Formats: sequence, structure tokens, C-alpha cells
Amino acid sequence: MKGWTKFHEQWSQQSQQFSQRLLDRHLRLGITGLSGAGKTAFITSLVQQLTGPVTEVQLPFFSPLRQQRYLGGRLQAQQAMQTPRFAFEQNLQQLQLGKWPVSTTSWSQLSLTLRYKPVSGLAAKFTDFRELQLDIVDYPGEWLLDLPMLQQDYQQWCEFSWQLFAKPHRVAIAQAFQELLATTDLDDDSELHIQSLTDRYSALLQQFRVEAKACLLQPGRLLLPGDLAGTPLLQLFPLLPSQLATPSKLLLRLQRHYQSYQQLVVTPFYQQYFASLDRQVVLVDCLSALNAGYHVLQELQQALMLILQSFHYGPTGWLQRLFSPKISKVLFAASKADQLTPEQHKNLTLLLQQLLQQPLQDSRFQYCQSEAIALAAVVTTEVGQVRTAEGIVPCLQGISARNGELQTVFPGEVPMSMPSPLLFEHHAFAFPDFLPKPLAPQQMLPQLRLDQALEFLLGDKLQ
Ligand SMILES: Nc1nc2c(ncn2[C@@H]2O[C@H](COP(=O)(O)OP(=O)(O)O)[C@@H](O)[C@H]2O)c(=O)[nH]1
Ligand SMILES: [Mg+2]
Repeated sequence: MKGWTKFHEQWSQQSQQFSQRLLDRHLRLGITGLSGAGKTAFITSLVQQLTGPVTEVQLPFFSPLRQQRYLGGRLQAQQAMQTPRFAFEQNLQQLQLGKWPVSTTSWSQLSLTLRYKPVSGLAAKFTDFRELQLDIVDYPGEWLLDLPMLQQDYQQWCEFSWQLFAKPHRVAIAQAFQELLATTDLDDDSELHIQSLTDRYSALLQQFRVEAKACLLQPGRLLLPGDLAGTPLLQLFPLLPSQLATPSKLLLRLQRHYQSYQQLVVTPFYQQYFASLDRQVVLVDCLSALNAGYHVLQELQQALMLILQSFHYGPTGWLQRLFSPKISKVLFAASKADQLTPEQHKNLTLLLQQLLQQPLQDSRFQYCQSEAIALAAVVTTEVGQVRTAEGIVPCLQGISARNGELQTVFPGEVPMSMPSPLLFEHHAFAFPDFLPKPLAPQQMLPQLRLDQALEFLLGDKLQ
């Protein structure tokens, strides 16, 4: 009996390895990032690079291409019917017309088949080419910040939320809602009452986002409901910490809604999107955060920490089993590097590393290979020089997103480490937004370091 068990164990181990090798032909890439980090632009540009005519593609650091082994990629025509398809063609068209793609309101996926010649060995001798299936998923960044809610109960979430609302960049905005809650009847759990408070809270979240440039906004579905619009699941807002100690009808209702939100919204989102990811890109827009000031930069760091922690701990054990051994590489990328002159790119990478230093300690990412780079999915600027009283300084030229006119600017320097509050008192960062340059339909989007990103993410899988 013992021998049989042993044999059975060995056999199942071997068959597991075998199926793993088969799975090697299939890679699921997750593009993660808060809303506005640049995910949609990144996916569109990446897919164009991978599927464009091999002769046109400019990716010197992508070894399969450099070694002339990359034969090209194509979009898979047959995709599961129930899976929404990433609007690659529409997004690309927008970019080629000189506009940014519209912002994402739901999740979608795209599958590509990449064809390449094996590098050496038996496979190279006996096969003309091999194929790798690459699945890429896009989703609204707003939903990402729901993940940390799995680690809290309703009470903890309320405490956490009101701590956040007390921060200097938020406190004044939150005041009216705080006063409203303080005078509300906690024993009125009527539909009308809960809905009107929810509406006020969701308006507050929008105000936080627009006026304070806040990024840590929960629950994400109140900002972007997707297919959940109008469901009772979305009747959710944080009561004041002082209202949590004594049971009330409203408290009970909100606790129930919170639990349902965790079970019926966040956990399925987690399973659907993050289960079976092999590689991950985490895009971070450091420059907008610098523009918005010290507290927003701090909030960005806090949001990243919460997200990375959720990957590590997950809601329950099954998640750790699913994820820990699976994601083998994570690329942390500071997006929109084309908003800087080239000599600032190094600082941007260093700042990103600093921002992540705290979140990365004690996170599961230390167990897999990671790299930090500064990149631009779509380069919108040209680099030049201007002569000033101080000598020759580098500058950028691009189409201003503010007025659509050609603009020449020196965007300024990026601090290479977490700047102090004091720095923001004396200095306002103002990295400008540009529009993409219009292109002819066949032209490739200009990009920066997508080849390094691809080499890190796919190079070893296309050997
Ligand atoms: N300069 C520059 N801006 C970018 C780039 N990628 C995105 N953006 C800007 O960031 C905004 C949000 O990008 P998007 O891809 O929709 O972000 P998502 O919300 O993470 O999907 C765009 O509308 C652009 O204004 C880039 O590579 N360079
Ligand atoms: Mg998007």
C-alpha cells in the first residue's frame, strides 16, 4: 500500500510538471494600476508593438526581435463569447488621431498568439516555430482599491475611512458629510434614507477625486458601478467612528451591505481577474502625484502598500495557494516618462523605488523577480535644448493637453527620493500633460522602454 502511495505521488507529480510545461505555452499578464496610471494606453501600445509588422517594430532590447527570432503576433479572432474584448482597434485609432482613449468603465480581455523560432536545442532543430498565447486583461483602476476592503470588517473600514478624511487635503471637503451623519437618525433604515446618504457619499468621493486629487477612494464601485448600478449592494458609506459603538438599525444594515459587497463584488473580482496571473505590471503615475502635492504623494504610497498587501495576504488561504507560487515576475513601471527630459528618467525610477520600498517590505513580491523602470506607452514629446542665461538646458516640445497648441517647456526636475513636506512649501511641481501626436493609420506609436518591459516580462518565455 505504501509503495502504491509513493508511486501515485511520483506519478501525479510528474503529470503535474508535464501539464505545467504545456501551460508554458500560455501566459496571463496582469496590468495593474490605479485609475489614470496609464493601463489602457500601455496595453494598446504593447499590443501594437507585438502585432505590428516585424520590420517596423523598434524594440532593440527585446531579444527575440533583436535575434531575428520573433516572427510576429496576431490577435486571436476566437475569444470566449462571454468575455468582453479589449477595444484595441478603437483605442489605437484614438491615439493615432491624437487623442487619448476614453477611460475604462469595465473589464475586458485580449488574447494574442506570438510566434517565434526557438533559440537552440532540440526544439530549434525540429520545429520551424513555436507559439505562445498571451492573455492581457484591462479593468478600471477604481476597483483595485476594493481589494484591501477584504481585510477589514465594516467597523474597521469606517475607522480607516474617517482617518483618511481627516488628512489636510481632505478634511474641509469631508466636513459637510460629517455634519450630515452626525445629525442623522440612526434608527431610520428606510430605503430612501440609505439611498440619499449613499448618494451624498458617492458625490463626496467624486469631490475628493476632483478637488483633492485623492486616489484612495472606496468602495470603487460607487465611483464606477459597472453592471452593478442601481443594486442594493452599492448602498454603502462609512458611519462616523462614534456611531459604531451602539447598535442601531442603520449600523446593522450597513454591516450587512458591507459583507455582501465583500462576498458578491470584491471576491469574485479578485478570482476573475487575479486568479492564474503569471506575470504582472504595476503602473504608477508618480508625476501626477507630485503635481498634486505632498499629501497626495503620501496617499499614493499608502494605496500601493494596501494593494500589494492584498496580493500577499488575500482574503483567505486559497488565495495564497493560488498566487504565491504563481506570479514569477513583477514589473513596477513609472508611467508617462515622456513628460520629462531624459536626464530625469533615472530620478523617476529612483523615486518609484523609494515609494515602493515600504510596501515591498513584507510583501510577497520579495519572493519573485521584480524590476523598476520608467517608461512611456505613448511618447508625446520631442526633446530639444534651449539657451538660457544659465546656459543650455534640455526642454520638451509637445501638444499641450490644455489648449491643443504646440508648447515648449522645461518640465522640471524629479526628486530622487520621497520629498519632504517642506519641499512642497517652496516648490510646486508642474509636469505638463500632452496629447499624442497624430499619426498615419499604419504608423507605430512612439514609445519609450517598452522593449525593456517586454524583455523582462516575456523574453524568457520566448526562448
Ligand atoms: N504623456 C503621457 N501620458 C500618458 C501616457 N499614458 C497615459 N497617459 C495619460 O494618462 C491618462 C490615463 O491613461 P489611461 O491609459 O486611460 O489610464 P488607466 O486609467 O490606467 O487605464 C491618459 O488620458 C493620458 O492623459 C503616456 O505614455 N504618456
Ligand atoms: Mg483604463
